[in-house]
Amino acid sequence: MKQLTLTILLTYLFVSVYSQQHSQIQNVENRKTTSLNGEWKVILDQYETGYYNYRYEPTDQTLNSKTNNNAFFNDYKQQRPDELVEYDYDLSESLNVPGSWNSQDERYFYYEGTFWYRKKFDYNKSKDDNRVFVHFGATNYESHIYLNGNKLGTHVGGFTPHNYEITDYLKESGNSLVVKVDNKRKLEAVPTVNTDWFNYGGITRDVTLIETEETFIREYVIQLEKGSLNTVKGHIQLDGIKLKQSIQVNIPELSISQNFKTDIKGLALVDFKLKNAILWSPNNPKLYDVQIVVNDQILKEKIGFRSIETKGADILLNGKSVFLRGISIHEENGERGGGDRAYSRDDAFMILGRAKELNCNFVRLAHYPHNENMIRVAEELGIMVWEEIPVYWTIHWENKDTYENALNQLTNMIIRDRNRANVIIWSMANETPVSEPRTKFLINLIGETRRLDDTRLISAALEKHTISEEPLTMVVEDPFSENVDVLSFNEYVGWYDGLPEKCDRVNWEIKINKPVIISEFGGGAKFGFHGNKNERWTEEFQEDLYKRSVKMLNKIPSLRGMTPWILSDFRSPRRVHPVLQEGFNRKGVTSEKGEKKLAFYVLQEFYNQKEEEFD
Ligand code: GCB
Repeated sequence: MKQLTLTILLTYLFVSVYSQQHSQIQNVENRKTTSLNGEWKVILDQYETGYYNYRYEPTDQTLNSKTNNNAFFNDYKQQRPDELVEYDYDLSESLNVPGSWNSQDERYFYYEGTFWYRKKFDYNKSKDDNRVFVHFGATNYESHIYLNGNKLGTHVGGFTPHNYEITDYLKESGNSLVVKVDNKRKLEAVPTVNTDWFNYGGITRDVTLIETEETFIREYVIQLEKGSLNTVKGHIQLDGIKLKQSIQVNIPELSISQNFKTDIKGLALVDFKLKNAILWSPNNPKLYDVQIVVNDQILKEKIGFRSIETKGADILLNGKSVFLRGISIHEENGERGGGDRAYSRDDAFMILGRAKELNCNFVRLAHYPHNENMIRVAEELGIMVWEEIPVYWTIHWENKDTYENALNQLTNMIIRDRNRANVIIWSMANETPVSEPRTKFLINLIGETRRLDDTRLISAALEKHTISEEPLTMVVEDPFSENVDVLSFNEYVGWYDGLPEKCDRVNWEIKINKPVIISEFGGGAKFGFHGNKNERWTEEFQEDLYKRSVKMLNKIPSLRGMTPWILSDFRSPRRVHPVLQEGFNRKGVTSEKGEKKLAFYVLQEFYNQKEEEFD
């Protein structure tokens, strides 16, 4: 009996401690929300004293977790003079959210570890039986979330949204939301310890309270069916207790009003035809106001309709062959004082504005899911998007947790963005070493991707190989090529592989009948450093490399796009040269502040030509 009680108790504890995050709520910006951005109190906790006791047991999993005044998630305030409490949020310093700690204080620039964040807030629901959720755009990397001492859940991954229901724990005043964020790099994580970007830690995207009715629309897909220019197919998912309901989808501008019924699980399949709709394209990024109505709730959304397919070597947008005039981008905005992760609509306009100036119609958002504003602003501006997850270089292909982690990030990215017309490619990985376990890992990810979204194209940034020196012949030798819709690969001929003149001698042998995108090429230059084109790091060297690269790549008959590396210089701890790099990867065609290097104009001119050829 005692044994049984203990088992029940432990099960209860396990469930309550690990109560996981709530299924993702889509379209946050069009809901009833309250922002929790702004100043948060923080405590730097290098030894994780606020989480582990001296036996190194996580204090949120011990029996006295709620009464343990030294567990930082309890946000306890010393009440009697003789009490021993070794932390105090109120007396601690503040950091701005969203924002990394690294960029806000020089003392934290290189810090990788745990910070505790605490936000106090009051909240009055507009209706008693409404529900409230807290939503994080992203927190890097592992986060534990608590409200008023109650554990809401944990989240792993630095670039995907996570949300938790707080209805039962919420008070009208004096709520304490505590987040433990730890950005220590780990071998088995996704990404692993080894990358070429800065490991910004903290609450790097918006924090938002979402208030919903008891039963509400959590998530939906309203997009053109694969291969069709007028049939909309998708689903709508309700969340709550009254799951069987009537739902309406209205698109007033197209005089569409369609009724659907959800099943006992709250799921309705959506299927209707558009008449005379203007399809979304870079030249006319038309978005329709769509309303999804359940009872008297109206959820608004702007949706574009377009089709994306491949046929032989062509990429067909709305049935017409396109050339993807792209550029790779990291989620960093150095133009906004000091430089930090980009997160806002303003950041997105600044970054994507530069891509527009290059005459881009496409961006590769490397190497992880960027914030939602980037995707939405790109959609408004008529820029197609390649999204990817940080399955980067050499991760642990045979580790089940690593796979689950990658899959979780992929799933969250797809659910968040699968109504965006401009997202045309899901990328599974970047420069991963060919091996059986790796290929199996990626093939499994593809299966899940198609299950979640069978309308978009799938790719991965692969690598090239030299098979003969005389004549110089390069190929992509990777069994995974069979599984992708678009063959993409990175090549650094003229930078990591010989000097720019080498570009003139390369023969590409690409036998597979699929569109080719060059997902990366380029080389470094320090803005303002001028000299001979044979001198590395000068703008002239980079300019020459770009001239030869585009000439070389243009000889590939199936070339249908490119995303050179990269729009702007970005921070990377790998890049330590004290004069030329100063902690930045210098392969940008603009500096981190957006100043244009000579190569910018080479690419711009090439894209102007391509636009004439294809449009
Ligand atoms: C690559 C990686 C990218 C690096 C780049 C470089 O192939 O995909 O993340 O930053 O090369 O600059 O070396």
